[in-house]
Amino acid sequence: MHNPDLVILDVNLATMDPSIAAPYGAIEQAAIFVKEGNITWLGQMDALPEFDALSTPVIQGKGAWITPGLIDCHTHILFAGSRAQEFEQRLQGVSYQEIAAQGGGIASTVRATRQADVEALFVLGKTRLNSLMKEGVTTVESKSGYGLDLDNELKLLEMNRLLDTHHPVTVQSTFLGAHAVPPEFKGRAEQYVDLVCDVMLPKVAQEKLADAVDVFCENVGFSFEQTKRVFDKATELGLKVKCHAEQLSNQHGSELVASFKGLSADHIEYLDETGVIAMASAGTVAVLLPTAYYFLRETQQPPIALLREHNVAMALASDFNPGTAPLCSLRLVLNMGCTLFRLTPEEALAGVTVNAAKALGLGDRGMLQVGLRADLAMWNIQHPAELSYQFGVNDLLNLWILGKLIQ
Ligand code: DI6
Ligand code: FE
Repeated sequence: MHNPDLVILDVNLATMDPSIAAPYGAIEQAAIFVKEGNITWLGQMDALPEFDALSTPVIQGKGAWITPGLIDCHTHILFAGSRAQEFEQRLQGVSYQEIAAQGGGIASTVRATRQADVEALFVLGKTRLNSLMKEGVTTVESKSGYGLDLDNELKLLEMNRLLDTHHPVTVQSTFLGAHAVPPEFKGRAEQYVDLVCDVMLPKVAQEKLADAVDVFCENVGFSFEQTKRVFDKATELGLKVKCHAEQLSNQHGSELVASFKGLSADHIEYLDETGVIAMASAGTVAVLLPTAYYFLRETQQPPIALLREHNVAMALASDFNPGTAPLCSLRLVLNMGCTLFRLTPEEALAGVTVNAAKALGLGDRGMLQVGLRADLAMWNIQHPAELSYQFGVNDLLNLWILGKLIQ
């Protein structure tokens, strides 16, 4: 006999499990059992196994839908300050590049973030995690990258670990020391890459502060060669890699990260078919970031048709950051993935569940499947497409993380 510690009856499950042939891997008129934080049974109500109904907490789902807890696999939630005035300038016609040349842009966020103390950063991080969690998010990737010196990068990565411990949401920590060349290294990008490779990465690896290493490979960021140096060192230290690639131009960062069997290539508006094929053969996930595309008023679309044709897994994420995506909502991202990139609502939901888990290298979540974590979001919707269709209505009924009721 099953001995669950939570039973949810009379629900529809969007399992997102590709081995279930129905759209969304759906099992309707279903139930789900949880024990010690994991899913121990799921299936149709008419196949419900016996359990001790007197001693087990039972939730009546009344026909609600359950999805896996949502996963935001690309964010920059740890920053201080605001770039609202830069937004005003940009609306008056000043370009992102001009603002950066005047000492604004990423450099202004780096100044504010270096000045912020640990308590202030904790509150900022917690507030942003709360905003995401209210929409059903249970796992968030969080990058460093606004410290850009050893102490401040370590401060951000330690904050990721602190938030992971003290917040119900899982926080995956990514080291993005190669986000921009800091002001004190202006004109000396190679020397800054030396610092990243020779000092920062060994320390980050030694203290186990990061789950992965990311680089902004771009004409306004780091070159292909510089990116490769960081990836070589990260790999040598046993860290997985991912890449901000092909956001503003084609630097072949996606091929590069695929050659390292990297987790993901992110943004990829300017990706070509050679890059798509490289990603397909390496199993590197395509992470699409429609809010940055929207906020920069980009017109170059990521190559969705080619990604589909070559069966590259597509994830969707918020990229929440103060410069190009000040939009802290994964539900908005679901909608924009469909309206701006023409994903189907099913592809969009896979992008924030099963494929987002893949982009983070997490095999224990992202689907409803026996043995996986009981990270469950229960929604007051008639059909899973509503999660991408509708925005701004609070339709989350309940959220469980590792089987524990959070809201
Ligand atoms: N790509 C982006 O869009 C952000 N970082 C990156 O690598 C921009 C970050 C910022 O402007 O603060
Ligand atoms: Fe980003």
